Amino acid sequence: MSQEALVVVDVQNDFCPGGALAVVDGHKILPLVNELIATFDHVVLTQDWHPDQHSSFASMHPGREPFHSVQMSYGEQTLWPDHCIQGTGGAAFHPALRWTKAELVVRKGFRRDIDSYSAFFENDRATPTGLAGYLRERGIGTLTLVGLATDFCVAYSALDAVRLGFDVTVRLDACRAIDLGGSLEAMTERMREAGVTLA
Ligand code: VGL
Ligand code: ZN
Repeated sequence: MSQEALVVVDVQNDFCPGGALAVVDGHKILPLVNELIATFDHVVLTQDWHPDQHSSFASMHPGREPFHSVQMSYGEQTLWPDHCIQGTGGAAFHPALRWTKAELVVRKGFRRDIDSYSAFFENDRATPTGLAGYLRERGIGTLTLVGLATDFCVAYSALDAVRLGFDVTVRLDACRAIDLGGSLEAMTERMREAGVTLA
């Protein structure tokens, strides 16, 4: 039987209340996330990690507002407030996150010209982060995903993981959503259709 890992997505200050791209009640997942970390043999964290002037920041697109979309070379991209800038407090893990047990931290979104919601591929859906190879090489085939935000980084990671052949569960009770224009319902449905177990 393949080994299991918990993937904790983007539990960072900027995605929690008071942060630059705060997810409503984002911090409320922490007790459950910490409990899950304690019970899993293997834990991987992701960290949204943008250089300043990242192309996903609305501030880089004069006249455009955060939460609107633009067309990039790789397709449609939602614009965000400046967030999770490398080395800042906003990019740090939430202080209540018990992250010390994590065996790997995957940083993503570090190329200025391309965003990366998924832990597996950047938003061109083609440039790999290396996480799939890491997991396979270690015999890990079963993943449980938790974190922020349900309808962006968690959902894109889950969809890529099933596409890559992993067995994937998303613990919705340990996630919170941004929910832009019905994105939570749309992405939940896409995950269900793709074969992600929603728990
Ligand atoms: C995320 C928007 C921009 C996420 C990251 O973690 O869901 N969302 N960057
Ligand atoms: Zn980001």
